[in-house]
Amino acid sequence: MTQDEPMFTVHTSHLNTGLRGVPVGTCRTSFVTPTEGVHYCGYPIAELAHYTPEDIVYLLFNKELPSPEQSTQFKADLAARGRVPESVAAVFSTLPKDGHPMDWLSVGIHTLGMLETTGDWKEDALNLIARMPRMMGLMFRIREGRGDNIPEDDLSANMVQRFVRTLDMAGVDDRLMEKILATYLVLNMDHGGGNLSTFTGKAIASGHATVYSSIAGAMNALSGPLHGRANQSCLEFVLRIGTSDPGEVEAFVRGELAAKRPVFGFGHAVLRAEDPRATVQFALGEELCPDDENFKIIRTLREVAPRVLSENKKISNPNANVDIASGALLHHVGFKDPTYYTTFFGWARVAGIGAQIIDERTVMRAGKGTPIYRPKYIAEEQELRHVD
Ligand code: NMX
Ligand code: MLT
Repeated sequence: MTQDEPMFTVHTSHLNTGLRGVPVGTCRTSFVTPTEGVHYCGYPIAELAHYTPEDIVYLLFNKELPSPEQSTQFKADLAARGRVPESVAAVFSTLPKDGHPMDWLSVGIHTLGMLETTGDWKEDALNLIARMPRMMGLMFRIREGRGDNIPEDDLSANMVQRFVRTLDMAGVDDRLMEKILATYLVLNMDHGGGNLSTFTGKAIASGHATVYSSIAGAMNALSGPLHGRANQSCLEFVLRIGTSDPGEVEAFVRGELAAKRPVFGFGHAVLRAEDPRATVQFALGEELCPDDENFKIIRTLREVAPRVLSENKKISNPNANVDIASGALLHHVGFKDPTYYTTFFGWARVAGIGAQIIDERTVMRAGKGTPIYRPKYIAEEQELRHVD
């Protein structure tokens, strides 16, 4: 393709469609195809699902999977950055306990930014990634009123273990929780350049706001129910269904559509097949908790909903998306309150959004960086007039 060859023709029908399909830039960390889903630096996501989160952060930042030595060194580098300042817990203890966990997460990231910004894009992004597990653990505990006797942060542990050990929940299987969380993080770290939260984070960074402000803004974008918060809504939906009987599940889905409510866990802006991230999580559920009541419900939903949704021709993709299975798995390992689920999505995305911000700020346009975002809007119903 030459510099002058048109890539895309904009028609009036493209206006007010949320930039759907309009090319706006390049992305070096991941791409999404309608049938194979997301690929990180060229690798299909299904082939990466069993890597550690640390190795996938390395991939997104360096565009290559690490060698065993690079992996060990990178884990040590993250551990050295992991310490969270005491005052983060103090700020959390002032927040409204019924505030949504995504708002707490955004405040937590902002707080770290106020305390620790260096101004170096890569340093700040890596520091934030390294501090997320402890900050997430503190956030869960303090919001739930368990702010006392928090175990020390063991920086020699991996990121998921640091979170699980900070949580220190009674009556759960830590190893199972770590497995589900590690896979969840890997699957959700990045999803192309144009998803709402990533786009928002890069747009904020294009005005040279800090990495922390940019990613806190991205978290706010992720908190909407049509985007990241769909994983919360999806489990709430499953709990409301309450049965894996196919006839009752079908009646429920039809009722939601008749009431003009979304059928959570289905559909996607780009994908046109079942999301491979859902396929991986279904396989994990079949292996780890096939008889879990919620898992049985989503197994039925996966059969029933695509058939019902495909009766409506305007729905471009009636298949399961990433959010269908994650809630059932998180619930099974002990996270019974779905309002926390999007914070796991946010934790994962900090890596992809951070890596994309670094690329846009320090690599694109031969290192000059992408200029401040400024798309064009066409005036509507605004005849020129003057005050008499
Ligand atoms: N349930 C009900 N209606 C749907 C669904 C669904 N699952 N999927 C699409 N539609 C509707 C959509 O609202 C739109 O209606 P209208 O023309 O009245 O605005 C129409 O079908 C065409 O939408 P699409 O072009 O197929 O999809 P779009 O790109 O606009 O939206 C989602 C994509 C993901 C927002 C949409 O499929 C949806 O609302 N799904 C349910 C919520 C969900 O599971 N979200 C998680 C997505 C993953 N993520 O992290 O972002
Ligand atoms: C996703 O993970 O599916 C996204 O963030 C949503 C998108 O790609 O638009």
